[in-house]
Amino acid sequence: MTSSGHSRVNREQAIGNRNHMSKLRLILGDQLSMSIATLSDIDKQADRVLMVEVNEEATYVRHHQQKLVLVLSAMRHFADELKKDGVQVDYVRMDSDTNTGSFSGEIKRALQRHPCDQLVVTEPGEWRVREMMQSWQKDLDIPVEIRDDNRFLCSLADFAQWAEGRKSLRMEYFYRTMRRKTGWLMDGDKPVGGQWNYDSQNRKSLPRGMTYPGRLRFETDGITRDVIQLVKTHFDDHFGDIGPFAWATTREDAQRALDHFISECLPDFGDYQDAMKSGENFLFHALLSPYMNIGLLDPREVCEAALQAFEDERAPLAAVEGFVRQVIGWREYIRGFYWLQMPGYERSNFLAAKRPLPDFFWTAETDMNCLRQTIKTTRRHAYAHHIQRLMITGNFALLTSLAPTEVEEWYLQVYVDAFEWVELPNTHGMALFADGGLLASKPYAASGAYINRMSDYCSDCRFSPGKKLGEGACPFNYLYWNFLISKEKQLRSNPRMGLAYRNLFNKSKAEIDAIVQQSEQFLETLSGGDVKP
Ligand code: FAD
Ligand code: DLZ
Ligand code: SF4
Repeated sequence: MTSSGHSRVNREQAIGNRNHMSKLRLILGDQLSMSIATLSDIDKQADRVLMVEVNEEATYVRHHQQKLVLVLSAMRHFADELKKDGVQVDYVRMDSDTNTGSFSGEIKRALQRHPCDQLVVTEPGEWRVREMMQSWQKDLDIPVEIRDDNRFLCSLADFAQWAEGRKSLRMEYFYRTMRRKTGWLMDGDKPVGGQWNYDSQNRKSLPRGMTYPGRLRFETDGITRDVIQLVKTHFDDHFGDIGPFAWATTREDAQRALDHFISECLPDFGDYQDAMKSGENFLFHALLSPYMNIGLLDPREVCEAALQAFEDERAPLAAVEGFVRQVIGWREYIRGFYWLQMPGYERSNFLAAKRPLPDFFWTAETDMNCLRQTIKTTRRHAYAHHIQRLMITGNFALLTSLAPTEVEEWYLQVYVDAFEWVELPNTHGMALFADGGLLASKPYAASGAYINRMSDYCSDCRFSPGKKLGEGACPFNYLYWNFLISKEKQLRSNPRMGLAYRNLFNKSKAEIDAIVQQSEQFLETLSGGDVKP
């Protein structure tokens, strides 16, 4: 008899001695919500919740140290909450001697401790883990129920139905469907205020003398201190500063972060959404993505808090619409898109980009101040806001043809909110245009002029954004044109690139030659592969 045959007989004998059906309910580190589908019908007497800290999840990419602290500390706090609620929790710590280091190994061991009739899980956030889940029924010889993730407003089935038969999957149309579905900011069938989207009002630069609310910082308690020690002991070679650790690790504190955002940041969120400033890395951004992504906050309550601020006239329509669009538009769209395109989405490489990731993505040692600032805040806080991710590091990766797989691994590694369902489409599709336009209608390519307009980085940079070529010219300037030249075959027929190509073709041959030459010289200076934390 096989070992799985033995375990089935043991389990059947053990089950035979009990009257009730019992279920093992697995909660993953990004499913820390009391209302998660896995728990909806829990029988607190008969069932057990399993939570496992496993090395495989900490190292499948070498996450930023603060992300490890956030997830593991939030898991421990959540397990305590469940126990207080009378739930029987089996919690396996990372440093337990018998820990096998993987989900599959730990479920197998748990089934030996608690023979059960069924394993219940909620669908995960990554294809990799979904495949694991699908193997458990056979490998562990137990019926497995995989439930829809009820934290999202749009189920995967509904997204697939929305996408069915459409020539292009643009976020804006999906967003309108979501507005109609939720009824949020709707006046019957019309958008409140007459417009669906107030983005055109949301591109202001920061006025002089403006003050910023700053982020809300949370004290580290004993649980978080223990986890910080654990991460220092086992993962101190991972990228990023472990402190100052200021993220919330409980639902209560995450709700405080939400309140802070609504009262202090939301009114200005829209206006300055695209702005960047040296030394001010949070501006009016929400800093709520990690909490929504790991389950401490529900996207519905986040949007409802913003809508309430609009009702109470504490925040203007353009800001509230802009914020709600990010959450029920972009966030839900990105997730539906990921599952629609997987597996294999990450394998496309439309622009044939293959340059290795430069070492300064890890060290921040570059003379380009915008990149230096963005990478430094990434290292220090495991956070950079959307425009830094898209228009600084993302834009640079696009213009210099960095290999998508390397760039994607970097983004998955360095941000506290990074899970593949949200990181991959944003990086592969939005930032790198590696999917050839499935997600974005054109590449987000920009020269130094854009960065200069939206930030104060250039005033403290060795390069000049006004200079197009020659000594001291901003590299984004010539790299932008070089990108258009080198990717002409792939991009010229894109209707949204028409103006850019017309401008390029107005340039003289001598100028084009000089652009190509200076770009090649610059690209030769990019060394990669020596540093890999
Ligand atoms: P805010 O700017 O205050 O926005 C409010 C909320 O809107 C966010 O909390 C987030 O939940 C949602 N949101 C806004 N834009 C997006 C978007 N494009 N996709 C999904 N949700 C969005 N977001 C992640 O959560 N995880 C990632 O791994 C991630 N990787 C990214 C990689 C690249 C290259 C780019 C360009 C964007 C990435 N984003 C990712 C999207 C976005 O940058 C972050 O959601 C945002 O910066 C989080 O900070 P915040 O909470 O202060 O957001
Ligand atoms: C990110 C992460 C880390 C670092 N560690 C764990 C862990 O030890 N146990 C766990 O259940 N989940 C962890 N996670 C979150 C998982 O990686 C996440 O659930 C999957 O990537 C699916 O989204
Ligand atoms: Fe960045 Fe160019 Fe401005 Fe320097 S001059 S900060 S490299 S955009």
